[in-house]
Amino acid sequence: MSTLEALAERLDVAQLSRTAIPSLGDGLGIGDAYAVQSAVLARRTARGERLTGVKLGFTSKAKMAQMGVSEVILGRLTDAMRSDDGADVVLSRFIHPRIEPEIAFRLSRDIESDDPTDIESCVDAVAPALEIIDSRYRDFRFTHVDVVADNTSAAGYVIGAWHPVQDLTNRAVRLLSGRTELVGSTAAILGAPVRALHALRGVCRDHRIPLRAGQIVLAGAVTAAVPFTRGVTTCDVAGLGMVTVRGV
Ligand code: OOG
Ligand code: MG
Repeated sequence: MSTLEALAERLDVAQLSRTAIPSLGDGLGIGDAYAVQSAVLARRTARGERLTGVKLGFTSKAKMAQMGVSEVILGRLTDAMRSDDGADVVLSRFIHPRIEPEIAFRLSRDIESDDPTDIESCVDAVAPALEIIDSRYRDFRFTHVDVVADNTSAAGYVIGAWHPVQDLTNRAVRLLSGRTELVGSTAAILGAPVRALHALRGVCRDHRIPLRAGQIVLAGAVTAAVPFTRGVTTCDVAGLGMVTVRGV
């Protein structure tokens, strides 16, 4: 087993056993980190999971400040991470889950990593979304390279009703979770969520990641993440409506 595969196994076992691990440490480059991420996903797809999309991280200042990482990162989503709008999600699946408000885009066609087509023309719907993140590292403490290897803390997601493509540049976003309420604007996402799509193309090109028709793209959280605990959490995006999930 190569070193990168051994690191992927460590992260995969951490997730399966709900046991946090220490940072992977120095010596790993960003290309290696994406290779570890791919190896983690290969283990998951070998167990029958199917890729359903990608997610971006650290596209907002709120998230960069919360986690101390300031470069846009990409992770992969699978069907095992998806829950229906309004569904119960069992908290014991996770190590120390957090939840955050997101915007989702849906892709209308395949985009190879070197495809020159404007990605904006490949989106056929938008929706409000919630992302559940669950770092496999102790105390959510990681470097840029660590978090990429760990599939950018991806653990769950919920998509609300799909809407026709529209300008989402400056929409109010509200995250309600128990007594916590966080308010933000979609402008927090690189100035406008559509810029997240362009950032995505850059990462896909650099790391040769193809996108497929029907896959979704999470643009990155608008506000900081909050602990995902028992009870209902709602994300409300002006003009797109609400999406909810219940921790049980
Ligand atoms: C990494 C994931 C970041 C986002 O929306 O910015 C992310 C983390 O915060 O653990 O999903
Ligand atoms: Mg996120």
